Amino acid sequence: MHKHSTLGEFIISNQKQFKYTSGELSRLINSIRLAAKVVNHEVNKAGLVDILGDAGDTNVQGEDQQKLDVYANEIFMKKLTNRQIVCGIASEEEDDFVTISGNDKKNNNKYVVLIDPLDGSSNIDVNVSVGTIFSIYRRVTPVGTPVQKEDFLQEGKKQVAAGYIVYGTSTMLVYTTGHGVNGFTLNPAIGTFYLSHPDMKFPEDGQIYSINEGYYVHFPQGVKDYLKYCQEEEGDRPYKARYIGSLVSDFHRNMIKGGIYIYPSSSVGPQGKLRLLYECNPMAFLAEQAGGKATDGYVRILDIKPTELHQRVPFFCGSKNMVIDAEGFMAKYPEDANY
Ligand code: P6P
Repeated sequence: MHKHSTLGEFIISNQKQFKYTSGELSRLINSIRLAAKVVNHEVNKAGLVDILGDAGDTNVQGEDQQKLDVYANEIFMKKLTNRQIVCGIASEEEDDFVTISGNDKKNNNKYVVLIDPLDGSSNIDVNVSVGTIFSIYRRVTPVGTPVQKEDFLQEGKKQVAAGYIVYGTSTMLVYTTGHGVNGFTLNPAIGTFYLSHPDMKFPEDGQIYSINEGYYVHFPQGVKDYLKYCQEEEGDRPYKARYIGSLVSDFHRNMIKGGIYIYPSSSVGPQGKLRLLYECNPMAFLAEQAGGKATDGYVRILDIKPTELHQRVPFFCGSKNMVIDAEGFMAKYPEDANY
C-alpha cells in the first residue's frame, strides 16, 4: 500500500477484509468521511461565526448543548441516513435511538451506528481540539423489521468498525474494521484524506498519564495508589501528566507516544463520566486493535453487556503494561469493582 494513498483507495484495496458484502463498508465509511469534512469546516470557523454559545437546549446528559454539538449531530445523522446503509442511530445528543427505515420504508439496512458527534464540546469556546467518536454494529434483529434497542445494546466485542475524527491542528480520521488501526489526515485544500499513519500501534509501555487530578479526593483508593506510583521517583518514573480534557485528543496523543487515560468511578460519579456505548466501546476497540488495553479497572470494556443507551462506565485505556499496572492497584480493592 503506497503510504500516501487516499482514504477512498484504502477502502477499496482493503474491502475484502470487511466480512460483509463489498459495498457496505465503503458506504459506511464514505458517509462518515463526508460528514467529517462538513463538521470540520464549521468547527474551524466556529470562532468567526455566531455559532458558539448555548443552543438554549440541554441533552439527555443535562449538559448545555453547544450549537456545534447540535449541528454536528444533525450532519452525521443526515449523511448516515442518506447512504441507505443504516437502520438506526443512537447519539449522545438524542434521548433515544432513531429508527431509519430507508427510502423504501422496508427497514432493509443492516447496520446501526452509535455516535458522540462532538466530544469535548465544552472546549470549543477556548479553541481546544474536539472530536467525533463512532461505533458500528451489524443489527441482530431481523432485517426488514424496525430496529430495536437490543441492536444497540451489544457488547463492544461485536463492533464491526469504530473510529474517531479529531479536529485538531490537523483533522484526522482514525478507524478500524478489526484489522488494525489506520490514520488519515485531511488536506483541507482539496478535501481529501490521505493515509498518514498506517497500522497505528500503542507502545506497550508509556510515561504519560491522563486523568483529572482535580478530583483526587473523590477517587477510589486503587486510583490514588496508582497516581502515587506514577509520581514516585523509581525507574522510568515519575511519569508526565498530560490531560487535555478532550478524550479523543488525549487518546490520540497516548496512542502515538504511549500513555494511559483514566476516567475512574468516584464518590461523585460511581460509574465515572464516560458513556459505554459511544465513547468507551469504540475507543476500547481501537485500543485493542492497536495492541493496547481497555478495562473499567477490573473487567475488559469490550466484554461488558450494556443495559442502557447512555450508561456510564469507569475507563482505563492505553498502553498495555500501564493498564496492567493500574489494574494491579485496583485489584487490591475488589469492593470497588462494578461487575
Ligand atoms: P472532566 C468531555 O466532556 C469528556 O467527555 C471527555 O472528552 C474528556 O476527557 C472528559 O469528558 C473531561 O471531563 O470531568 O475532566 O472535565
